[in-house]
Amino acid sequence: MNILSAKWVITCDENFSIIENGAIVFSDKIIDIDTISNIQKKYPNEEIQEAEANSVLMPGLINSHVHLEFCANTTTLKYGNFLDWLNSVIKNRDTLIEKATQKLISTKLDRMKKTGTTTIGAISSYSFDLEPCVKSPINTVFFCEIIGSKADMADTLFADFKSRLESAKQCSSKSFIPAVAIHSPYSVHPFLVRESLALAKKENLAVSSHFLESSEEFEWLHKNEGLFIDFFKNFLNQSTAVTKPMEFLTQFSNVKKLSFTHCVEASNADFEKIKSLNAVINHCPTSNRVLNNSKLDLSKLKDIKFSIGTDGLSSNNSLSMFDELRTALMIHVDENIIEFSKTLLKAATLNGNIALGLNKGSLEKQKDADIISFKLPDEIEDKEDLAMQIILHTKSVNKTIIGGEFV
Ligand code: MCF
Ligand code: FE
Repeated sequence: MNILSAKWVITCDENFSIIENGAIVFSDKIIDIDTISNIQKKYPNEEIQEAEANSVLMPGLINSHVHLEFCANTTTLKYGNFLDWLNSVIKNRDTLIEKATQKLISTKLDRMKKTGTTTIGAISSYSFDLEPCVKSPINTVFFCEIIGSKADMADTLFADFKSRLESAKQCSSKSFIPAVAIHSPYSVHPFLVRESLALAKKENLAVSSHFLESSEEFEWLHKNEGLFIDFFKNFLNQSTAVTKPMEFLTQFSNVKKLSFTHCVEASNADFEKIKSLNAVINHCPTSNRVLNNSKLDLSKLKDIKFSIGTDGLSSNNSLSMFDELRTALMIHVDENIIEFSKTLLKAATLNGNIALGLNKGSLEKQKDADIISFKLPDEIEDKEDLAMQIILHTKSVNKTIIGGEFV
């Protein structure tokens, strides 16, 4: 059993409760959480340190959507327009993947840990990131990706997907959880969507898909028009989209742990469907900005929960969740900065947990003991400002605890 104390304990529970001079008792799970003085009374035989000035304890951050296999990209890929990006991915993919060695991926994971991330949703296209994820103390929900829009390739692609998923299952542990990623409505044949979802449902695996990331995707899916025409004609000899957005979403009924990434071009009807599916939206603000000059309209989400993802270095300059939170804070100018900061910290913890279907994301009794500790640079005048000041000032953490272990 361990006890940690801090000046500020940010629980990231539903009400965003904050305990001043708080302490957390934990083993692999959180046993108790209260003020230091109450914990002293309840555990009289344990010595509890006094809280350091400006110290903070909060749940570890959950990056609900990241592509580690693309982590070798810095300046290579083209930004500003989705189709230009897509063509540059096709052109440079082999070189980038080759450069993303296991060593490089492990370095990136270490850096993510140092910047406060304790859990990731890793979208894996080839399983080249499997070993680094298994070796890392960071909890990984490992989404094996299925992709391919051509019917005549479906059997081969499905067999390859199943074999990657099987290998991931061999590595299952409490910190490595296999899951299913369906790349997107434009790139996956309905047969593959149906079969991979049947498998996910049978085994109660988490499922995630990119959804309506660009206006070009919208035009193609709804009207078989726009810049996707040439792309599909040239690469796949295909002239119509394989599915409509609503037909695609309907296939996800009864998936228990479900998230859709981006959704910047989703319609009101799509959002209603996403809500009825009980899905979480993975919001990747930097990726949307650099690939599309776009931004998720949070006012359309109403009761839909959103989590935060960095996406890969294929569409970001950083895998740090604090960097991503700062970007989110800066681009959503319509939101009140004080209240929105609280929403964002919950998105990066509590909601990330829902997207991935785990038992983490808040400092509450019985939850997994995934905790980060760091210090703010100075005193806080008003406790209401804590979330905002944390987002503005935190670059890295001092201590990381995952499943009760100091890692
Ligand atoms: O999320 C970004 C942008 N949208 C779609 N896909 C990817 C992203 N970063 C990497 N990808 C991968 C995707 O998983 O790109 C590959 C897929 O395997 C090629 S298709 C664009
Ligand atoms: Fe992505």
